[in-house]
Amino acid sequence: MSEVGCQRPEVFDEPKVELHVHLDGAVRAQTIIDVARRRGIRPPADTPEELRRLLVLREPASLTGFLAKFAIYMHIIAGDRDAIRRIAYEFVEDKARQGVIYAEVRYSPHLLANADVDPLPWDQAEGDLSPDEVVRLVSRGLSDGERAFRVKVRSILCCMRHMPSWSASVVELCKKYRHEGVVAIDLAGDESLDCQAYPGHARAYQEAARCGIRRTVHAGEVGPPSVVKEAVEVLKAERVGHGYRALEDPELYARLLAANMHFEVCPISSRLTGACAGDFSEHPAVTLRKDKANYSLNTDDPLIFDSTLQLDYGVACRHMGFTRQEFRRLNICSAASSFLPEPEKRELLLRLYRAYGMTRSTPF
Ligand code: FR5
Ligand code: ZN
Repeated sequence: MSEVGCQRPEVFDEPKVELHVHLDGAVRAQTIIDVARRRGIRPPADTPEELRRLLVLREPASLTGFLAKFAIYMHIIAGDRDAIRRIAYEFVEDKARQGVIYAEVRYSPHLLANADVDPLPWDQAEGDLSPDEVVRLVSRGLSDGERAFRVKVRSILCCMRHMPSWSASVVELCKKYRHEGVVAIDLAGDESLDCQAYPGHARAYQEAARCGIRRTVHAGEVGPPSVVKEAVEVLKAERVGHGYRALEDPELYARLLAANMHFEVCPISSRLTGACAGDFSEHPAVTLRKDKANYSLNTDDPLIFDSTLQLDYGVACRHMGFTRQEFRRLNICSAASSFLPEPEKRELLLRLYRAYGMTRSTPF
């Protein structure tokens, strides 16, 4: 790879930081099949290749099409203790293989549970696994993975826009498990459901801010700039998930740049969700780079989008003209915008500076 652009597919083999990836969108196909067989549930396919053919989105799809993919396997994973611990552990192994040294992984505890959830997700029969125990199991799987694969991983708990009644318990879980790897709260789901209509989210975010729980919000992926405005002004988001459509509002975009707001950019995801139509060379990431903005590159849902972090970097390299220097810069921005406590953040930054052969004062 040259500094003017990338020619080789192996792109960026230096240590990376990933801040936006969904655990439930990062499950291995083989694991879904194994768990289904163990539970005596008919697996959706007999081989991982076949299952991936069913699960992967190949063309920009509708939200219904996207949710239909989750419906193929979530009932197999949700409510199963071993499955939840295993997907968390395997997630860490997969990230280690992709050259990630620090990841923040997110999920909705309620969508992986099958008890104390109203209404029950995925039309699941009632069971005995609560959102609280889900968080304990994921945390255990992640920390086992951290030790086995020497990757640092923290987690973010998602509120869902259509379920404001869950948000109070999400923030309580963030508080309860803050010493077991949970660093932040997120709001995911359908952006057409704004928070004015659902005060549960704003109350939960206010409580998070009061208790020092860090905050990110999916906003401006497909929703208009007003959703980003609300995320920043009402929910006091410290990072935005995607945030692409903020660039349509020059005044808002200028304010976000001035505030050094972090954008969690997911290139391959943004094409398949239709968030960023057409040509990658016109992707908002190109503008963010030009403006020296604070942003990261992420996979979002690698199972559904058939991606790896290297593939997302490959797209940036081949179709957006990203250079190694920019990859280094954005990873340093990512580490600096991580939700780690200051001393651990400094340590992570030092690891990157060392790996990139930089001193802390090296200018970009
Ligand atoms: C969310 N999850 C996993 N991945 C995502 C994601 O949005 N990428 C989990 C939480 O970890 C929640 C899954 N989920 C359950 C109900 C539900 C939902 C409702 C909406 C959404 C996720 N997501 C969105 O509305 C995001 C916007 C393909 C993908 C799309 C799409 C169109 C096609 N994602 C969105 N749109 C409009
Ligand atoms: Zn996301």
